Amino acid sequence: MTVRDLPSAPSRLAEPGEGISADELALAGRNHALLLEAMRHDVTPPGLHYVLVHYDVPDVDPATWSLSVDGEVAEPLRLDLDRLRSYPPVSIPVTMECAGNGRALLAPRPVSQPWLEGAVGTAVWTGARLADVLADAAPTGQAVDVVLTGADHGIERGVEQDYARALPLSEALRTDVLLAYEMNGQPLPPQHGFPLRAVVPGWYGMTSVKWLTAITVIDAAYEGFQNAVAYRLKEELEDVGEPVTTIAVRALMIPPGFPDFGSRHRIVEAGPVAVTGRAWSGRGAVTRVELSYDGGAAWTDALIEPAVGPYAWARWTARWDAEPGDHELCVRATDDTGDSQPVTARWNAQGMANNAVQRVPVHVR
Ligand SMILES: Nc1nc2c(c(=O)[nH]1)N[C@H]1C(S)=C(S)[C@@H](COP(=O)(O)O)O[C@H]1N2
Ligand SMILES: [Mo]
Repeated sequence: MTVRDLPSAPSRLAEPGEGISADELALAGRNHALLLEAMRHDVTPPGLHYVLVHYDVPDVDPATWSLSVDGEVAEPLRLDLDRLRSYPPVSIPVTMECAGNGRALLAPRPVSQPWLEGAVGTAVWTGARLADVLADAAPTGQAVDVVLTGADHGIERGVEQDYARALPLSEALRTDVLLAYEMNGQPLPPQHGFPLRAVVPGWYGMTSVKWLTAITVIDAAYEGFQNAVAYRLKEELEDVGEPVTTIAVRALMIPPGFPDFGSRHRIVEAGPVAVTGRAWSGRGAVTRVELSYDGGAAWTDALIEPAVGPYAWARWTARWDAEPGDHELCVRATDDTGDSQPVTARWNAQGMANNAVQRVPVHVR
């Protein structure tokens, strides 16, 4: 990791009362969230899946593009797309979520991509198993981590880099980790990693490296920026912290009724209201979804439908007898590890993995 003498925004917390800056707005305009009403679809239609791009979408020519597999392997490989398509194709529905989802709701707010709650989507990814490709490359006995490098280049907190993330070898060998060349049955769109990306089901999105160019097997724990600095749970920015890995349990509702344009507060007609949404966890099955119609004082169970896949969200539904007045709707989920969502956010300095319960103000008339 080299720190260069180039202009680069530091990591910082917003001052008390400091609004979203133009820099954050620029990030928010590039990196868009799922529209929550799109959760009505089991599989997110093209263009509605959230997008997170640290630098620029790189210009990759599929005719000359290839993937190298090297490092601590007996048989280094160079694979073009035809060769990758010759591996047995696997299709898996995966709910992917950005580790920074919920960041902008924290106080103080870590200044970065200012996600509210919609940094999530579900796609059916098709590709070769990373395990099949690694089997051909034959990792040596020294292999520890598998570094996935993308074609995109930038500078982040003074460190110039190609976007790269590593997975422990044991995770990389999971049979559901893909080198995906299709999203929802079509070639990957540019913003989602064309021509090839990794998909690591169950992990926050940062590990699913897009625009893949290199897979490098190394003999030690990877010390690159995105593993060692960026995706860590830290109390203080200077801390080493703990690595961010799998997706914590979360439920989101489709806000009921219709919105006010400016505030997006909801207007709902009195009477029975079908409230619905999705719940997921990267750590196990969702076992419980609860709704509150009074800001979290009382909770009632929602009905959970079968999940779209072992690593994809489940639809849930509830019936609310809406009485005139102002209400705050909340939803929270629990997974089969016993983990459930906190009512107040667990703060950390980089705004990672904030799965605090969603709150939706509703006016019933
Ligand atoms: N090469 C590369 N891969 C990347 C990123 C990136 O900026 N560059 N962003 C990561 C992050 S932080 C997330 S959350 C997911 C987002 O994937 P999506 O844009 O397809 O939803 O891609 C990951 N893979
Ligand atoms: Mo992310």
